[in-house]
Amino acid sequence: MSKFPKDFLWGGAIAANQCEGAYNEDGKGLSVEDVAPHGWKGLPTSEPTSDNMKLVGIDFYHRYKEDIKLFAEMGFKVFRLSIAWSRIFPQGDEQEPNEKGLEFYDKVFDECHKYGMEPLVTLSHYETPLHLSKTYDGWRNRKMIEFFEHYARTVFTRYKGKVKYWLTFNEINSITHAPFLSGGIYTPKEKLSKQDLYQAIHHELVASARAVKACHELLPDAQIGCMILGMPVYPLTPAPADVLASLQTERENFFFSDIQVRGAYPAYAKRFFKENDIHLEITRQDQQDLLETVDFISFSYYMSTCESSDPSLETGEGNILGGVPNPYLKASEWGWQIDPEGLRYYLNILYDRYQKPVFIVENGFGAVDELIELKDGTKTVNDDYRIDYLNDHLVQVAEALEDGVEIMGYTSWGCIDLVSFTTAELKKRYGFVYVDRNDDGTGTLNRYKKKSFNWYKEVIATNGQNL
Ligand code: BGP
Repeated sequence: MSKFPKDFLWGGAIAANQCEGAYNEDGKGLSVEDVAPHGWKGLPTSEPTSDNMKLVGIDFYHRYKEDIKLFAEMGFKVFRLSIAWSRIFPQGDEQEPNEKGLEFYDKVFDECHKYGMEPLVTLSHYETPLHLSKTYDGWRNRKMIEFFEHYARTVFTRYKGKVKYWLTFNEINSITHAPFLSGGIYTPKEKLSKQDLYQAIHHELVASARAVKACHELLPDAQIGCMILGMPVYPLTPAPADVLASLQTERENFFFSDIQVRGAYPAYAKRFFKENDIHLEITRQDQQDLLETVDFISFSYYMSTCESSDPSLETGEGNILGGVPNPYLKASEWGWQIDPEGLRYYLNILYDRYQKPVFIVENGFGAVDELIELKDGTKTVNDDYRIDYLNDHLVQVAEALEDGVEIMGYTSWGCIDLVSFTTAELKKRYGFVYVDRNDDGTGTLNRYKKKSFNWYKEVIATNGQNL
């Protein structure tokens, strides 16, 4: 008997900016990604530059039919993707949407439904229109709430009946680490005060709640969730000071979902704001808006981290959110520590904390893949390392189900190779499908099935019984 429920939503995930390309086609405006060629810590360039791999991506904009067909062949029940806000509102602050942009996603969703696949749509996956970033300094400006709500209402109305599952902001907690790419904040991170950062976060949280409200009003049959960069934080030692340090870091991450799920600022925020001299402007209406909470919690999971009370141990290397390396874990080539049991632990923590359904919307193994040619002329990648990683994580998902956690589904990240977020390169690959494109811009863009393609197909077909 499979431990996975019959209606478990198996699938894969991508994001517009990392796949679509066609960065200036059919009326699309520029987004922050189009001027950030050197990874998530890079400074924006004044114009899009030809070494920005995202301008072409994997050309999903023109090849979505072929790609969705491959996902259908693996048996996907759900396909997570994002809408590029600047395709719909090229500047972000106009009233009238760009019809061509809306049409594109109509076609994509229709294609999914052709195969019985439900789209799971992120409204904003690091794709703030550049104009909003430059003119309003992104989420620092309260006006962003209206612009986002208008965008959300526009797409909810347009795709009524086509999209049942929505997410507001991808990894909303990453704004503290990447204020430009995640929050459209043009002011350089070094010059951004905590006061301004947390006011921006407040605006984004209110905007998220307004989108949730709009979704509930306009699409009563749909469900909308929050999305956080998930990461269990372990104390490096049992020393009480380390335990408290890990609690502190854990709260920095849960701060966002605590508000999105519970509808109000958590008690611990008070001390944090006081000690950091943060005084937020929160209106009565904001408080009212925040009460509209999400239907489920989604998150990405790649790694865990450790925390210590000794700041000199904090290398910040590898793990996205910093922290101290865990001596018991191995790491990927990029220093991301591999921790399948951490996923079971985290699923339990989330469910204990919120008692709402959870959805793993990103998990995967970034690696350098080698495309080889078989005797019969077909090309493939023997990515056993990826199969092992995913298998080990899914075994822990099954354990968490046994623990009683209500898990809606699992969408593996980068189900087709795409441009990496943190490195802005294509050589860090995640897909079940290899895309022939290299970081020097060469390659045919042809798609090839990796060994993991058939493995995942089997996982879905057996509802996880072969794990
Ligand atoms: C998450 C992002 C994704 C994705 C993934 C893997 O943080 O939501 O956009 O890219 O991480 O990261 P990377 O591409 O840097 O390996």
